[in-house]
Amino acid sequence: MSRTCSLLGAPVQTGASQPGCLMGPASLRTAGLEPTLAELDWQVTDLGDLSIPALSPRGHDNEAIHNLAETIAWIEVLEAAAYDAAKGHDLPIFMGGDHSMSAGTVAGMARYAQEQGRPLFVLWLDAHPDLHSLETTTSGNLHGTPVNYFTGQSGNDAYPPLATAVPVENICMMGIRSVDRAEHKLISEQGIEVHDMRAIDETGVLAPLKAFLAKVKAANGLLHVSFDVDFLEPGIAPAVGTTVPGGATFREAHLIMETLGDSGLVRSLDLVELNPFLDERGRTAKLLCDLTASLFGRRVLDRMTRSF
Ligand code: 4U7
Ligand code: MN
Ligand code: MN
Ligand code: MN
Repeated sequence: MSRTCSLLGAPVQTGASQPGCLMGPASLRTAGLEPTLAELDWQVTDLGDLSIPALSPRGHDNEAIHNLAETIAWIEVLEAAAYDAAKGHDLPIFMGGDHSMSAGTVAGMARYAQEQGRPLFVLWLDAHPDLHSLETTTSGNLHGTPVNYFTGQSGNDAYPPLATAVPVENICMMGIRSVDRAEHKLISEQGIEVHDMRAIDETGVLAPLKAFLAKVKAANGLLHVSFDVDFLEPGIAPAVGTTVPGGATFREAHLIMETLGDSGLVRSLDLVELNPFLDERGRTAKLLCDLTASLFGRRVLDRMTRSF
């Protein structure tokens, strides 16, 4: 019997400084995400796009913050939708939308995992650790805050109360190459597992990834993967508002997704920060579809089991 996957669009762009992520789900659909996964023998259900009502502005002591009311509304709607999607499907995909949405998707997945009596683990593929609280963000762009929120740190009182926090020990970050002072402090104080690009240059992606997967497996955990487009080298993935040079290469990214697919441990996936307004002839959207296909089992060849 084929496994089930759902696609859920979250046209969120209020967490980013540049508009355009609103079109992310439409671009992934146009690039053929559904037929790509159906071809790999997954039973795919497109659940459409979520929405929030128009809201009046909400202030905060940190005056840099903008779109707080919208972000709160998206977190609430996504938390519930992610929980439901996990109940109904083997591997839900949350199509963004800027990364503020992961405050909701990860919170919903954490509540689901807890109900199953299993721990949630998060693989964070990003140029940024997104570890700002509502108090420490200086840009006020709330796509820089989801990890701080879903790990249950202090300083997020204006965000919805969190049912289940993800322990920082259950997080692994890869691709990091832009870290603000407050984020740096949190990483060192709490010992968060961060493989920055220098570490990836030194070890490659496979060793740290396999070690993390072994940890997930040993704990009988569920794994959520959050894929920010800016994890990738901007030259191969231009459709993102927050490009940082020196990102993951085409093969590093595919190897991660292939290895994740082989592990069978991935329970949910965010595809975030795609800004189609900045894309070149759909190439970033197509690359995201192909990377997702690698996670869902597309292989060039079967692996040789014999050695010669
Ligand atoms: B993304 C930043 F200052 N840290 O807070 C900030 F560098 O979801 C960037 O990873 C946040 O793209 C990037 O604005 C958020 C900045
Ligand atoms: Mn991010
Ligand atoms: Mn980023
Ligand atoms: Mn970004």
